[in-house]
Amino acid sequence: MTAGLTLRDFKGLMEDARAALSREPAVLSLHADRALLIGDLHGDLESLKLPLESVDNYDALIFLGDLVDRGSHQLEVLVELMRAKLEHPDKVRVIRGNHETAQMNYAYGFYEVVTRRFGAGAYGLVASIFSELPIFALLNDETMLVHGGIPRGVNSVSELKGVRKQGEDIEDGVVLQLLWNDPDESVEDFAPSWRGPGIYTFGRRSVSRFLEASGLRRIVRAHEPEPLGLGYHFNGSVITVFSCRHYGISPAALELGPTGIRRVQL
Ligand SMILES: [Mn+2]
Repeated sequence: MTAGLTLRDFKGLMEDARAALSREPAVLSLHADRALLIGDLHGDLESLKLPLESVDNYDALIFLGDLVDRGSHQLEVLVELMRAKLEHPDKVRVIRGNHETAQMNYAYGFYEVVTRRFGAGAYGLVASIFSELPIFALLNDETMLVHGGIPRGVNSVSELKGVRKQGEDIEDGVVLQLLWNDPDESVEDFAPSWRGPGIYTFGRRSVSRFLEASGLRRIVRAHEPEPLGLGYHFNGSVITVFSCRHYGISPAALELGPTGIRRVQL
C-alpha cells in the first residue's frame, strides 16, 4: 500500500497527478452511459476498493470530494485514488470537497498525517493537487455533481460556468457555497446554515427554480452522512451520496446507468 512509499515516490505521484488535474477545467462536462458516483470517503480505504476494482464496468467513476480528514487511511485513500486517476485519466474524476483545503486539513487531521509521514514541506504537494481539483461537474447534460449544493443568488448553472479553481483555501463566496451548502426540506428558498457564515441551506423552491432554469434533471451531492449512504430530497431532485463507514452508517455509492439509479453497497 503506502508502507514502502518514499517521499520521492510521493512527490512524483503528487506532481504527476497535479499535472493531469491541471489539464481539466473548473467545470467538468462529462458523458457516461454508466457512471458510479462516490461521496465522502474521509480516509475510508475499504470504500474505495469496490469502485477501483470495478473500473472496467463503468464509463466514469466520479468522486464528489472529502477524500481525507478524520478517517484511518487518509494518505492511502489519496495515494490510491491519484494512482487510479493517472491510470484512467478520462474515467476517474475527482471534484473538490470542503475538506480539500488547508484550513480544514489543519483542523481535522490530514495536515498532521502528511507532515508526520513525509515532513513539514510535504503538505504543499497535497495543497497543489487540491488547488487543481474541478469545482463541479455536469453529467450527460442532466445531472449536476457537486460536493455541497446550489449557492444563494445564483439562478442557473449558466451563471456558474465562470467559476474558477481555487487556491489552498476557498476565497470565492459562490464556490464556498457549492462546497458547503446543504438541502433542507423545511426551507423554501435559502436559510443561514449552522455550518457558519456565508453558508446556506437550500429549499424546495430554489432547487426547482434552479433545475428548471438550467435544463437539468437532478443534483447529486455528498457532504452529509445518510443512514443507508443515500438520501433523497425534494422528490429525488437532490440526492445525497455518502460513502464513509466511519460515521456509523451503511456506506454506498450511486450508479447512474441506462436503466436508472441504483444503490451500490460499499
Ligand atoms: Mn463535506
